Amino acid sequence: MRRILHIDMDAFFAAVEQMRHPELVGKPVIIGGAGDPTMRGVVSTASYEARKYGIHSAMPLQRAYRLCPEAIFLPVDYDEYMRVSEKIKDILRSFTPLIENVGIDEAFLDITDIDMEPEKIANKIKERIKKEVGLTCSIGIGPNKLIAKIASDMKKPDGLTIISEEDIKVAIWPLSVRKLWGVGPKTEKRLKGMGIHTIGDLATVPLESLIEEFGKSYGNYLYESSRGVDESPLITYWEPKSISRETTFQRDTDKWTVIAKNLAELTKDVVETMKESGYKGKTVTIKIRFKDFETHTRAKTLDDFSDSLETIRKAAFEALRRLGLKKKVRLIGVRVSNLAKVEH
Ligand code: TTP
Ligand code: MG
Repeated sequence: MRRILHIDMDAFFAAVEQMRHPELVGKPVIIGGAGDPTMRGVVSTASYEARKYGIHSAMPLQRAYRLCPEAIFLPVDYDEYMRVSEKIKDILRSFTPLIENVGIDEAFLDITDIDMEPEKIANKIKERIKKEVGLTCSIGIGPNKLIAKIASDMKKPDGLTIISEEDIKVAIWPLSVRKLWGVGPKTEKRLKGMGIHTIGDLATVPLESLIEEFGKSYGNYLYESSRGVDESPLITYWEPKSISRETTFQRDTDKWTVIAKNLAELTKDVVETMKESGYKGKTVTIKIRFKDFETHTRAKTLDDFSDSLETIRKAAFEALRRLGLKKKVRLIGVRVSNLAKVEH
């Protein structure tokens, strides 16, 4: 039997800010956009103190401000969070190389073959992250990724939840179907329409009915996951399909200088990331969203794989010229895809 551990940092961006500004500890802190709640942008995350006001990720900053005007608003400092994330991943890798990075603050570890009690491994990880990085995390352990991920979410913040094979049903059946990976708001709504609210409700539906309603592969997935069954392996090495950046203007604009300056900056960011992660790319795509949300893309394929700023910027501007700007622009983005690892 496998033993999978899932770790997820608590209020990650906000916790990093509270760590480097200790005067913010215990206060409602909201991270998002440029950190100015009068401007456009959404909440990336909020400290647990701010969550008491109903503030959560993806909420418009202006709404968060109305809910809690005394909160401290800060801009997203992605580079700093990446640095902290790398330190955490280094600690995790010292326990096992069998690790799947899920996001900036999340990972799965296969701890089956580590000769130590799962609870002890989890506590050691927590101790080291607390001591060496200064942050708390929540950990879940189960026989597979599905259960481990559900478990890590059960006692946030600073939680540890272990679900053994025998306890799966008792532990997950009372939960909302939304707790299952891959069940989003749309599926939740459809299930509700069928009278299915909890994972336990879902587990009473015969396989044939699920297949009829949701198709073979998703129907099977729902049937198995409602029983806590998940055979999916850890993906221990991840290749990006593309590297991209985009930005929404504070105000819709048709000023060429503003658009060009932003495109140049975004392209520079993309190329820096490519160089840091050791990739060259062949296809450069730009995306423009006009003020009425009409969205267009144009791609330019290079003759060769490249990580040259000049080449990629030229391609981006050529694509932009071909697209043309007939209305005010709301968002601009650039993506490099068709990536190859640089040989050393
Ligand atoms: P999460 O782990 O979902 O959230 P969290 O760590 O802030 O809080 P929790 O204690 O509930 O785990 O996401 C990790 C980081 O990713 C989060 O700190 C900010 C970022 N993020 C966004 O930028 N936008 C989003 O919509 C979400 C969900 C997260
Ligand atoms: Mg988190």
